[in-house]
Amino acid sequence: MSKEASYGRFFSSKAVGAKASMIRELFKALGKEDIVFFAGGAPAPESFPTALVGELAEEVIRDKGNEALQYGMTLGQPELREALLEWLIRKYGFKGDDLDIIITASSQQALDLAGRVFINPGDYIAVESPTYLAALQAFRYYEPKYVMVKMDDEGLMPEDLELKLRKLREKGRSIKFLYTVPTYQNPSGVTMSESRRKELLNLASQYDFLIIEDNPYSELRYYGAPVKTVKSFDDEGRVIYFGTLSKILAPGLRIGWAVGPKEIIRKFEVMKQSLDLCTSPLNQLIAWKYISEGYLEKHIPEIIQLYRPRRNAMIKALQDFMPEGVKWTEPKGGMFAWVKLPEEINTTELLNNALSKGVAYVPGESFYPNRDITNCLRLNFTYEKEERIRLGIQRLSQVIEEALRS
Ligand code: PMP
Ligand code: G9A
Repeated sequence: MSKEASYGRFFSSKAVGAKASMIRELFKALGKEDIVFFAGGAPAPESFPTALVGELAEEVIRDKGNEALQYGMTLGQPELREALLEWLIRKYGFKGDDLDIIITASSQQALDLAGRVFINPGDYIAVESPTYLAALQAFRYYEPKYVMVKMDDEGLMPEDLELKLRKLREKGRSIKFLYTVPTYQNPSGVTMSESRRKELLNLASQYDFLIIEDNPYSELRYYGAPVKTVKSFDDEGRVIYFGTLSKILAPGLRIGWAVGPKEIIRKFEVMKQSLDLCTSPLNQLIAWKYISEGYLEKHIPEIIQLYRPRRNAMIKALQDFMPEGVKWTEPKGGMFAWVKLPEEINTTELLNNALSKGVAYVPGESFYPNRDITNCLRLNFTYEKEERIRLGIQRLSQVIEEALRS
């Protein structure tokens, strides 16, 4: 084929319509000395227990080499599933005899599986406004329609959801599920209050839908009391819970899980078979040792010690440098702060200028399905050290100030 030939005619219409993730594209700026990186949800490399993971990997190969290097079951390695379920029941009070767990190639795969298992083209699903960009990217493939639920500083607003559910009901429609990141949300950093968690479950019961609780961040708690999961209040088996080791051990392992009623997890299992047969048994067994030998519990406070000053440095720098009219959230945990600029500023258009001045962020519009809110941006505060965070916010403030002047 000639060099100029386009391969477009071979692509499926879904591939033609697919959009690249802004986060994945911006990852190309990661590790560049001249750019302060606030863009991805990347853990600090200093947080990785590299030597220990090396030792555990050696032990796994020595003691369980045949298991580690063989195909595994699609549901996951039994040792890891058992250790994780025990941890989740003890720590988060999950209840019910009908619980099962499947290990996934991190929670991104669980998001895709949720799309496969639940969404027919044209089905309604509800999401927070804003919501996690890569969840939208995963669901988009299955062609849902969205119900956008408003948020305030206590998380999603049940009265807004109810209003929209009622309107749908009048049309004879309903939602299949609501997707939420209720604790230290990506992207906003906001946490849903306990009373709203219960209201949400009541609505799920009343309007008959499922809830997907995606919870990568609750262990990264810098201030306040531990937050109870939505799943811990779930008496009817309506919540499917996603977790991951990405933010509390290492994303490179690609280990996550989905917990829910047995019938649903069985569907996840069948739909995962064609995706990858199984998640890497070697990585699962390393993770199993890490958890069952108590390293995870010891490591989490160390990560918090590393991240809390970074979070504080970002908030302080925002207070010191941001021009009048700019607002931001002050998250008690997680990895992100959400910044709202005056309406006239488009943060996608501003990005090139910011990159050229040495600072990267994620423009807010990708966190809304119809990309109609253009004056927000997301900042990650866990990857860079305190001095660089201050420098980066100073640079960003100057870029915004300039835009406001012109
Ligand atoms: N869900 C949310 C809310 C996230 O923030 C992330 C990572 N940024 C993921 C899922 C996916 O992470 P992973 O696939 O590494 O578990
Ligand atoms: O896409 C990734 O690398 C994971 C990070 C997600 C995020 O920045 O929210």
